[in-house]
Amino acid sequence: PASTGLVATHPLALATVNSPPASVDGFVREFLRELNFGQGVSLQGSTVNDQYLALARTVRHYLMARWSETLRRQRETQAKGVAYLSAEYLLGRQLGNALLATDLTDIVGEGLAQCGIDLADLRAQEVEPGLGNGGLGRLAACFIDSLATMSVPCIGYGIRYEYGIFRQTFVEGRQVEQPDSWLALGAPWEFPHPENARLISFGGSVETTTDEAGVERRRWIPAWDVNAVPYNYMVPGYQNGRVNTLRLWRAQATDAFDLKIFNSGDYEEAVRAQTFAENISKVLYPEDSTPQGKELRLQQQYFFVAASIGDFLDQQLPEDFDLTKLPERIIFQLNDTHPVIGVPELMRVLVDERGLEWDAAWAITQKCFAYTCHTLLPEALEVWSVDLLGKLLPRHLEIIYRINDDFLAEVRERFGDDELRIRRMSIIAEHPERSVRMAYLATVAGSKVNGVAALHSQLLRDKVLPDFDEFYPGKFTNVTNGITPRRFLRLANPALSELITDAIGVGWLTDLERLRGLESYAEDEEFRERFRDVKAANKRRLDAVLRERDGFTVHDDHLLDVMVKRLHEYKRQSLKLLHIVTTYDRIISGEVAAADVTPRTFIFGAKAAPGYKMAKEIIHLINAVGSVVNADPRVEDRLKVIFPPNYNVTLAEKVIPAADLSEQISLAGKEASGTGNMKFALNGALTIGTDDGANVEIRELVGNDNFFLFGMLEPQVEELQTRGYVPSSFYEADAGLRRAIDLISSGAFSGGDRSVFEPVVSNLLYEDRFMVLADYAAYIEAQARVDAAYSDVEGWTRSAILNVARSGFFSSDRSMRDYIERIWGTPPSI
Ligand code: OAK
Repeated sequence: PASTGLVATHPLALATVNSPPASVDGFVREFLRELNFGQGVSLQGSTVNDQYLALARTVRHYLMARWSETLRRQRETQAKGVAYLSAEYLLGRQLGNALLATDLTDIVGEGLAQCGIDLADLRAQEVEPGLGNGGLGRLAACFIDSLATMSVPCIGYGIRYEYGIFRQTFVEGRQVEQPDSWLALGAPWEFPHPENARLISFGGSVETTTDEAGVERRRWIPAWDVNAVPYNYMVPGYQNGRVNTLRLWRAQATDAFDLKIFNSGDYEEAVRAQTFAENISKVLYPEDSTPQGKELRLQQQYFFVAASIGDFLDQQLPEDFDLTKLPERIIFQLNDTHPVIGVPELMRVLVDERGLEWDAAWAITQKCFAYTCHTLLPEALEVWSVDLLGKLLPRHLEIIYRINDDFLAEVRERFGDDELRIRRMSIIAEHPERSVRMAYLATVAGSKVNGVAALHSQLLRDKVLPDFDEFYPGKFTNVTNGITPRRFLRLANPALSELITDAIGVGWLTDLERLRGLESYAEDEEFRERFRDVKAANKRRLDAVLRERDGFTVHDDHLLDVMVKRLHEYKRQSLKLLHIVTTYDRIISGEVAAADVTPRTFIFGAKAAPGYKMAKEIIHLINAVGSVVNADPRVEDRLKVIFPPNYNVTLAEKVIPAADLSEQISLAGKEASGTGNMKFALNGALTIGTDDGANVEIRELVGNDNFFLFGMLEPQVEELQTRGYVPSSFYEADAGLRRAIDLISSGAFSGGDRSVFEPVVSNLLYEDRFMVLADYAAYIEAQARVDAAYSDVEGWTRSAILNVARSGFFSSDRSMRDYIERIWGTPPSI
């Protein structure tokens, strides 16, 4: 931004930003000033929300000088950076992380105590920004944390949804969605900059014009536009003086848009038009991995990507910047296909607006993008109908056609007129509807394409994009996902963090491989006891949270068996359910005495996409089984099924540290990576899991003895599919399975009404797309191994400690190093 030309003479005005003193007194002064002059209340007259808002703003003050300095340095050095383009950021609460980054937790705790305030109460007041669905959005949040901590220049770009992922409630066991009004009580972490709004255009037509040099050029004449207003968020590195930026865009109606209609005297229409424009950033689509091809979603995608690319080119580069050098300055990382419309957008800007020749522009574009794929499910691969895309973005469709023509010409050159291959590889699909395959566009345009775990990257090359792998040797690579240890170990599990530091000293939080130093402590009896004490304390902490939140209890002498993730058939929550029903059936049928059953509490956390019928039926069934099992005196309280509604990052931070057993039971070949699996292992839970996603790497690292593997391997799944899978044959062949399914269909969990869960039962018996019944027996057998292992208290603890010690690889810091090395080539700047 241009300097205002201020000439300051006051000594305080000479610093870029004046940091408040990092002392208890300094903090209290600053906090009360915010309370009095920011919130306009006295301490005595303040509400908890006033106090929370004042505290958040006060903590912000401590980050401000670092932010300003980071921005200044970036402008000065023009070092190569990353622009992470993601439609989702599932950030979680900000306060604790900001306190950790500034090392102010103790000072603030003490200062607030002097004001009669408990820091924990203020932390609990924060509503997390749930601007994501699940894995993909949370990964983006972990990555920007790591980049800031590693001092890598990065700007995250996304959408400031007014409503994030819906708040889940249960009514008679069924999911009911409520709007997520995360902004209602104030948004102290954001910095809106309406003066930097950008105009984003849509619709209209394309015409040919002749420029001054007599060259014919295509020109887009849009029909309507909307303002993109940037909201900046700080992304603090961990105690390293760096603060990167997350820039989320909000849609606002343009005056011009209103006025045209306004002047026609149609007031209602003017208001409707404004609402229409502002709808673009109104709400996050709650579908995880199942895009619906809705126009508003394409509007969202283009809206944030065009704003971001425009912002980068116009605001982050010097005015006389030579665009052929763009790849030396930036890489746009595409978080799945949601931002892929950025490819034709950059081409449009370079060719139509900046006057570059097509080939020069394409050479730049191909170096400036890289694409990460996060799925293997065919239904998750985004396509946009040509009709819709052409209507909303006519010039972009033309550009996509040209990219495809050039690309297919290259394919023909290499392989001749192999028409089937051409059809297979075309960015434009002809069937069942003419549409743009966004993953193909990303693959053609991207300098690199990566999957998110070793197995996933392999399957991506072999099964999803084999023709492209053959065509572009060296383009495909893997970067296994990671998680930030700052949030998911240090903040979520302070007790374990302290135990670790006591044992191996500081330093592990930014160099997680140092956890290896804990291996020898697995053999230390006293350490094992302390480790168990930590787990038990975390269970009690969870118990307190869930009691207050939902009225559930968690016994600290139960094995805590946890499955938390989006509800999706491929993730197989119904397999977990069959295990619970089988165990219950064995008790009530008298096959085993309740007293001989390992006491277990099963925790589920899962949101279903509102339109995903089967997922919602399964949620209902979990709640129904819970109600019956929990209340049955024959169970003698040895089994408890609890399903707290509205699982989110905040709850994850309490659940994961308390868990003993981590359920990662997707059908092999379906879960791209998983990241929850890493969080559990890092917090000392053992995994029961299939050979899928990053489970493969977790097992390799923690060792077979410390992981409960079960189920078909991916090639076996393929083979069974080819042979013809008949789920009912497994039902017929396995008495335990039959009893479990019969118990459900008997109405035992639906007050005798056999029709209620009929859709779930029928689906399992006659369709079972994800082979739950085929893996049932292996799963039950693996759970028996879990019971046996858990009865050996010392052995279990040893395994749990080894899980922690060997999970350092799953730090998102390591993921970022891999991206830098294999994809970005960004040197960390100082
Ligand atoms: C969401 C929308 C479209 C495609 C994929 C997703 C998604 O969330 N995928 C998930 O990404 C995570 C992060 O890479 C992985 O750990 C999950 O396995 C994957 O399902």
